[in-house]
Amino acid sequence: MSPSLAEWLDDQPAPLADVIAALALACEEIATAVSLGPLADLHGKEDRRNTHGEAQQKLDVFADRRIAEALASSRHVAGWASEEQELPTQSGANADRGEYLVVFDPLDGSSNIEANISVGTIFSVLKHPFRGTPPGEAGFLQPGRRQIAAGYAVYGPATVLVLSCGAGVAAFTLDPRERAWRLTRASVRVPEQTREFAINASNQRFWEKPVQRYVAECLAGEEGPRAADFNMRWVASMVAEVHRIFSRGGVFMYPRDNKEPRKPGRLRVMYEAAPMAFLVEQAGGAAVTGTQALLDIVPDTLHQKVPVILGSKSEVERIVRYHADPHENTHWPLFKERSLFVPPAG
Ligand code: FDP
Repeated sequence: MSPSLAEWLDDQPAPLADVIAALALACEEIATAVSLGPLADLHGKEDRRNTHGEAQQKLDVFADRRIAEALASSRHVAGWASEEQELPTQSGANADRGEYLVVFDPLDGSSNIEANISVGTIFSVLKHPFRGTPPGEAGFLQPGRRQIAAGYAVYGPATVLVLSCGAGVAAFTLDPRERAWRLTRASVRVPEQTREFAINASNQRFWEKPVQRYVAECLAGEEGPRAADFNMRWVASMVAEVHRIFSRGGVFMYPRDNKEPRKPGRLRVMYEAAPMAFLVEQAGGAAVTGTQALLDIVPDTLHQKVPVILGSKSEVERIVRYHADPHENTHWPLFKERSLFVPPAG
């Protein structure tokens, strides 16, 4: 039988293993609630909005509370920050002695809940830089490269936990019969050969030009400069999207756009971009804003947003080259101005 998560964690430092075990237990309970669908009485909206002004779903609130309770039970966690909460939480008596901080998005892709489409939980473990004092916001504002561990659980047809403690990526599948996570992929790698991309195409008119160019080239198919037909996917659930990339390769993009100029992108650095970038890099892929590695970003605030482009390395590198190309500052439309893409006559 394949090793359990508990056995796999034996190779990690005991305090880190304890934190991850607590997170995994919370994910297991969230998986049960998700799989019960409307029977759990957790469908529908709460009467309040989160710190981003988004209407909270009942499951968002349940997942947030469940993870907070799990983290409070670990004496190694000094505090945590949740996408659903404006401010970080200090963990009672552990705030002064815990060595880790945890950042999490309790239920990513929550607009999908009632449609019975995969959602997930994302988490990131950081060292508490000022151990011995209760953590404040400043302690959390670390670049993604300093993560000690990151992972996500995807609540799909199967519940899968994808995890990295900084030495590759492993995937565990929840066996509900024995209530245990079993190792099902010891070394997850992002497939290099890919002909898939994921982007919310309804935002096309707002995208930055290098992304316009990349997508136009993919859409041009065999007759275009890539000389290959591409496939497009959009689940509107980042966890499900990244999980597909870990199986089939591809690129996921929520790029910089001018829809809301004050917000460069939709996804949050700390809760979404940094942990996913850590996993993708650990699996041999790449993760950038377009001009900068996502893991190098030092967030100014807990809820800062960022453009995200991640997945198969050669495709991400191509998009970075397009960002560096001064011609991409010329205005659209691509097909009229770039000699490469003159459409066929007639
Ligand atoms: P959600 O708000 O439902 O949690 O912010 C995260 C996210 O979902 C991602 O999981 C997803 O990729 C994206 O937002 C969906 O955005 P669109 O609604 O623009 O498709």
